[in-house]
Formats: sequence, structure tokens, C-alpha cells
Amino acid sequence: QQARIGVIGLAVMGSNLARNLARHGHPVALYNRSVAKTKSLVADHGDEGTFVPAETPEEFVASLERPRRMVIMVKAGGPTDAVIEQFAALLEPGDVIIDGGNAHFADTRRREAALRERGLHFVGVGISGGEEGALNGPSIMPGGSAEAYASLAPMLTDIAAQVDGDACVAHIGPDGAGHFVKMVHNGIEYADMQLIAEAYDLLRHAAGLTPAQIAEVFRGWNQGRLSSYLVEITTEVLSHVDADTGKPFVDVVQDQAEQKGTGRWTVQVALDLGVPVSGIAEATFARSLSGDATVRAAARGLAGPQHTESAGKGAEGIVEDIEQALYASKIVAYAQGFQQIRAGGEEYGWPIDLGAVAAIWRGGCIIRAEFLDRIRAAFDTEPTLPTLLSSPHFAEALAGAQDGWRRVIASATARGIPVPGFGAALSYYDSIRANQLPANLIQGQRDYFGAHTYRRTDRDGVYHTRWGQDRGEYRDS
Ligand code: NBP
Repeated sequence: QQARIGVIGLAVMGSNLARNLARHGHPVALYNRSVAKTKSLVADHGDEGTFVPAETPEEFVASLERPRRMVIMVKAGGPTDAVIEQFAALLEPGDVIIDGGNAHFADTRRREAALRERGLHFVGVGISGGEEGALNGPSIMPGGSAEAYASLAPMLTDIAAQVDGDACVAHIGPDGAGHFVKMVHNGIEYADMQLIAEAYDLLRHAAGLTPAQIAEVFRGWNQGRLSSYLVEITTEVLSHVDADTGKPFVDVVQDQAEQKGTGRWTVQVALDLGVPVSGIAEATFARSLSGDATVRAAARGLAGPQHTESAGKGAEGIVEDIEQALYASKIVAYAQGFQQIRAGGEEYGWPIDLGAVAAIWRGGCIIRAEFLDRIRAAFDTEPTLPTLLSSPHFAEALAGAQDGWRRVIASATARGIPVPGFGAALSYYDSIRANQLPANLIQGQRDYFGAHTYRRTDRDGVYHTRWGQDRGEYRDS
């Protein structure tokens, strides 16, 4: 039996992806370094489709139809390089190696270039949706040559999440484009989670609601424009009660958030590209801050405001305001992420269709949300839209939400409740719409201490003022 595709690495993600392929009628070759995982996959799920298990890389490669296609689903970094090397040595020109792990896009660019020299196709695929997505339909972001994508497209289309009859997969662009977009997806995920957490904090400590009541607020919001997977699971987490203590589950969980690093990558890359992704950055910093037990213990006694009491349970207005703040901040966070994707595309020569990215994030992935339909429509209507915030739909939504958004931030500040995500989003909004930013003063300061020069508002050219001498101005170029 020849397999149409193979999967190397049968931990949670690899085995679920292999089952998804098999369930869609694609015979799948299986290989894992330790044979036990291969055997248990076949023993437990062999009836779901055609699996062709192999115990050695040679046997695995021999079981694939040509051109050979194999998905690597092992730990990102060194293990992925080791596996690529091991299998590339057994392949022939035209064969396709797919990396479905969470690779850094720079690694994907390096690997693609090296394998291209050897006549092999390398497709770096961002896969979102966790274990459940891998099995039942993830959002798939493939990067690589158009030719390699064409040979994979029918299978990827079958296994991807489906929304309104569309598969959540699209060829993102060459080499690292897919993993880049997946990285930004994860950064947006950080931002969205932080914003939801801030909304929860305000509902609890400004509106005075209990976790169970807050769960109901989120349940209601999930019926409207905030409808999304993250809001849905927030309802579940908040309504869960700890079996041991009978307390709300959130009250028995330590308030120290962990991270695996993709948010940090997004921010690091954004800094290099010069794209302000303040929502993602604040969310990443907020996780680091929450985990810094030493600083938090030392700072616990610092002074806060006098008035910290909540508005009271009957304060309907504040709940509505928090919804406005959450929605507006979320629009900003996504807008910033899309700016980063555009900037990455320009830097690396990837012709990324932002509308298509929004479309494939509508299902399967962690940030799936109803409003991605609107984002898709905005970019489809105007692909060169300078910012999502200026599209008619979102400009109107922000105009409608801004009063509540501002009230929430003012009220949080007065009560001493931290809102780094809401605050950064509003500052970004106010900054980009400003007629005048104080960057003129910064230019003056730079010219003063470093002769870094400045441009004038009233005529062309680059100027310097002789600050230490007669303060006369001369034209530098
Ligand atoms: P892990 O990331 O935990 O990796 C375990 C797999 O890697 C096992 O199959 C293991 O083989 C294999 N492996 C390692 Br470790 N070193 C190897 C080596 N030197 N040679 C050959 N095989 C090696 O698995 P996962 O959680 O299923 O994730 C797979 C990939 O998918 C990762 O890159 C991950 O970041 C990404 N991803 C995960 C999720 C998620 O929700 N978990 C979501 C999206 C993407 P062994 O069995 O012999 O030890």
C-alpha cells in the first residue's frame, strides 16, 4: 500500500493530524522515533482510515507515492533540523517536506533555502487550533513555493476547518510567510486574552460582579459582535467551580501567567520591523509581570487611590462600557497584527492577501471570531487600506465605542485597576488620529544633544540648529 502523505512525529499534534488525513480518505504513512507511539496510534485508531506504519525512516520513505510528501510534527528548533536532515538524505528532487511545528519563520526561511538547493520543496505550515483543531479541522497557514502548495492543496483543503463552505487554508506566500502569519496569530491571541482578562478584572472589581455573574455577562457578549472562541471558553472557565473547595475555579488558580514564547517572537520581530504592536507587547509584558513574584511581593504595599469601591451590582452602564472598551481594544489589537503581517510581507517579499488571512482565521484557530468576517470584507474591498481602523465599518464602530472606552479607562485609573491592554489600545487610537504628535519636540531634543537634524513644517530640507553656539540654523541637505 502506497501512502499519499506521511506524518513524522506522532505526539498529540502529529497523531491527530494523521487521523484527520486518514478520516478524509488519504492513506497516511506513519513514523515516530520511538515505535511505541506508532503502534498505539494504529492500535487505537487504525479503523479510522488507511495507516501505513513504518519502523525506520527508509521504510517510511519507501511507502510514499511520488512526489513524496511528509509532514514533520516534532518539537520545534533542534529536533526539527535533525529530522529534516535525516529524511532529506533519503529523498529525491521534487519531494516535499512540510514542517507543521511552531517554527520561527527565520528558521523556515533558512531551511527552505537550503532544501531548495538540493531540489527539495520545503513548506512551513502554521497550524492553529491545538489538539482538537489538528483532529477536527485546524486553520492552516502554508508558506512555500506555489508548486509545492498545489500538490498539497487538495489534502489541506479536506482537513482544514470549514466556515460557510470555505476551507480555512490559503497559500500565504513563499518560504517563511506561513510561519510568520502563524506567529502574528499567536501574538494577537496573547493580546485578545489579555483584553478579555482586563474586562473580567473590571467586571469583578469595578462592577462588583461574581465570577458566575461575569460568566453570564460573557455568555451574553458571545451572542453579539464579540462572539469568538476565546469569549466562549472564558464563559466556561468562569462558570467552573473547583471540586475540592467549592470556590470559583479562577479563585484557586495562581495569578501568574506562563508563556511558550510566540508572543515574545511577535514583539521582537515587530520591533525590528518598526511596527507598533502595543497590544501584543503589553499582553506579553503583562504575563511576564504577573510571573515576577519578587517584584510583586516588594511592591504590594505601594500606595493606591483612596476610592476603590465598586460601582455596585446595579451599575448596568459600566458593564456596557466594558463591552465597548473590549470591542474597541480588540479591533486595535487585530489592526496592529495585520499591520505587522503587511510589514513582514514588504520586508521579505511576500505578496500576502490580508483579506485571505482574515478569512482562514474564521475557523479552526484560537482567535476565530465573528468579526474576522468584517476584517476580511474591509481588506477585500480595499486591499491597500492603510489601517483597518480607517475602514468605514471599523471607524464607525470605534466612534460608537469610544465614549465608553474612555470612561472605562478613566474609571479603572481612578480605582487603581491596571488596564495595560485597554490603555495601550486607546493611546494607539488617539495617536494615529492625532493632527499633531509631540514627536516634534523629540526631534528638537535629538538635534540638541546629537545633531541628529530635523525637517521643518514650512519648507523642504534637513536642518540643524547650532545649539551650543549661536543657535543659528543651517541647512544640512
Ligand atoms: P512535541 O512538541 O511535544 O514533540 C514531541 C515529538 O517530537 C515526539 O514525536 C518526539 O518523538 C519527537 N522528537 C523529539 Br522531542 N526530538 C526528536 C528527534 N530528535 N528526532 C525525532 N523525533 C523527535 O509534540 P506536539 O505537542 O505534538 O507538537 C508538535 C509540533 O506542533 C511542535 O512544533 C509544536 O510546537 C507544534 N504545535 C503544537 C500545538 C499544541 O497545541 N500542542 C499547536 C500547534 C503547533 P518521541 O516520541 O520519540 O520522543
